[in-house]
Amino acid sequence: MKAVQRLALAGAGLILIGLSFFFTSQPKDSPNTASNIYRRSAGSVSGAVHGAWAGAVGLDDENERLRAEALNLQAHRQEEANQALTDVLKLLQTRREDLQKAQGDLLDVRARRNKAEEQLQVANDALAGLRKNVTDLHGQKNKLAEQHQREVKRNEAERDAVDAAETKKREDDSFKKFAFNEYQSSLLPLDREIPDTRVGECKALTWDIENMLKHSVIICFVNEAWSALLRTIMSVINRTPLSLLAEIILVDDGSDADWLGGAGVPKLRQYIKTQLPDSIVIKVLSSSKRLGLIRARMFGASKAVGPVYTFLDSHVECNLAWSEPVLDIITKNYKAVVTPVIDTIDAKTMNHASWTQRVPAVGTFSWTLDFTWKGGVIKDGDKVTDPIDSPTMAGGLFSIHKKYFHEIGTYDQEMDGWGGENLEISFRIWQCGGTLVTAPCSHVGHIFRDTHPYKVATRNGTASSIHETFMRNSARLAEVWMDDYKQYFYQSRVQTKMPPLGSLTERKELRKRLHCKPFKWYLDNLVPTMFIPDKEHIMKIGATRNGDKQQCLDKMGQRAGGKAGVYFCHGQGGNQAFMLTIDGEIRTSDDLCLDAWGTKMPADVFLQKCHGNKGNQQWVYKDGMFRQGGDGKDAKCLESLMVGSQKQLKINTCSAGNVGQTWTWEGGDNPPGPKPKAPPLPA
Ligand SMILES: [Mn+2]
Repeated sequence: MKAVQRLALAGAGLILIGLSFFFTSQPKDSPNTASNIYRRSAGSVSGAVHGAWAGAVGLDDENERLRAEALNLQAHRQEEANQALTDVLKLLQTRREDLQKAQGDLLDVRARRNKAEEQLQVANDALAGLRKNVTDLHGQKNKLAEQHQREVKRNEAERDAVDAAETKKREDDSFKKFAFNEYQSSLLPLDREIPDTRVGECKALTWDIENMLKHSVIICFVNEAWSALLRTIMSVINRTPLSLLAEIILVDDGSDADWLGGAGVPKLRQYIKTQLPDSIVIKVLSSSKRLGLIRARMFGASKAVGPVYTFLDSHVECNLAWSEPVLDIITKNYKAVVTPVIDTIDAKTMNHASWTQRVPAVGTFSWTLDFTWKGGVIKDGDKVTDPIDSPTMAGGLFSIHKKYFHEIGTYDQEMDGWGGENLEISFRIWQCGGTLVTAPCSHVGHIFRDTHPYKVATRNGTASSIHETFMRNSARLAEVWMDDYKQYFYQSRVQTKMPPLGSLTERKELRKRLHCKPFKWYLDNLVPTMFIPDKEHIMKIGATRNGDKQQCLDKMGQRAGGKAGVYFCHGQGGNQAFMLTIDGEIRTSDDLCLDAWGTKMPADVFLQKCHGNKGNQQWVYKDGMFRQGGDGKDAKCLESLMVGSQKQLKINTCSAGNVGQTWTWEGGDNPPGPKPKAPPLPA
């Protein structure tokens, strides 16, 4: 019942009460009641006509009847009044109950308000606590900054105290021990500022951090230099938003170096405990036995709680906003595997490359199954900030969704130590329906070293040569993923004695189970311009022996830009393995071509990236001579020429009958060419 209606009823009731009161409370002798009027009139009538009408009319009876009627009426009125009163009382009761309920509600509201006030107080206290923490953190940061300053001063003092000769000695020792200038590195602050190497478009991007997946950063190391390792950790802490960093996992793969405190790296653990902020979870996992990179990473991943794994080398420096672009891609597509742009930290000066290409380089490979770089290509309609397809990855730095990592079969855990695993996972990702991309806005500096300073672990735990491990791992991946194209790997490594490969069954089954595409699909779609050393492209293959019978054409271990030479024929392939292509290129398995352009004869011969445009890389092989520039007088010929006490490779004016200008292919034609030496497979 609505309040208004209740009020109206109550009003009506009150009127009824008033009326009934009026009727019932009149004194008996009042002149206005019906019975008194009757009595009075009856009295006066009776006085006048009593004698005449007495007995005939029966006045007393009438009087009685009227009185009874009046009494009835009165009783009826009384009942009505009582009923009205009852109704009103009932209504009042209801109103009282409503009121009580309202009062109860009010009490509730008050209680809730009190509770809310208490909660507010708690929140305020927490806020005060947080503010204090922030102050503390600022304090800590200031402390760190002071520490940093002291460190800088001490380092400067140390540098000043050391003379040039001593500096050189220390640097040389560093290179011997770590293959980079650890001495210089140790003189630089661990949390140093580094140049922002991103393109402007990247700096302008904003990221939806709240809806991104977190990552666990997994860093495997063996006896890593203190400064390089700590600088890696510091750069992750300082340049990763806390909300994106599930944890840092350090996998100590059997270190025993004294600067880490020996086995179990107690010095490192102590430093982390006392010097690094508690707000970041840093797990240190030590393996007493050498696991090798693959198994060390698996070990780290097994302890990771984040939905994304980010694997990092232990000698890197993450740049500004390095994780956001990577996690953005993986959050949107869990089958995307992402690498950052890897900037160069100079191994001698420790400087970051101050200039990087606007479009980053991406990974590819040569038939020797060496990893190589090539220019990245922005797809039509894409921006410079969009992910770029990368045929392969270098292997040291990448992020992958935990679910996807397991879905595509983690790593080939029968592989040993280090090497080849990066191409294996790259081919597998692409052939089995994933994507491998480089995030152009994510930059991580990496100390590139010329040599690998550590021994590698093999399956039975004994150190083996890096070369042998690399060959074994490469052959495993060739067998599983490259179909018939594996022959070009064996062809390029024809002299390599392959160690036993172990069982391939599991990996081949994995390929079947995942319905992975053939290697030809990979070649056609990811590296369509790659040179394929098949019958259609090659005329000759093998070693090229000079007319002096002793010297062979030799790469001399050079990279692009280096000088090619001649060396005693050793019959081991390697640096002496060349191909003569139908386009007249003299090329190596790692895509270098003999290139010469000198005008003053004799001139040097260089190894350059094959460009496929003929010109200085085109040689006509005729009558046992390699001729450049046609048949005329201007033609130049490859010559093994004595310079001082040494034979050197030159181009010189062609002269028939000069044995130094004649060459024979030891490998013969292709086909038949050298038979690929298949590795021993398990029985
Ligand atoms: Mn590295």
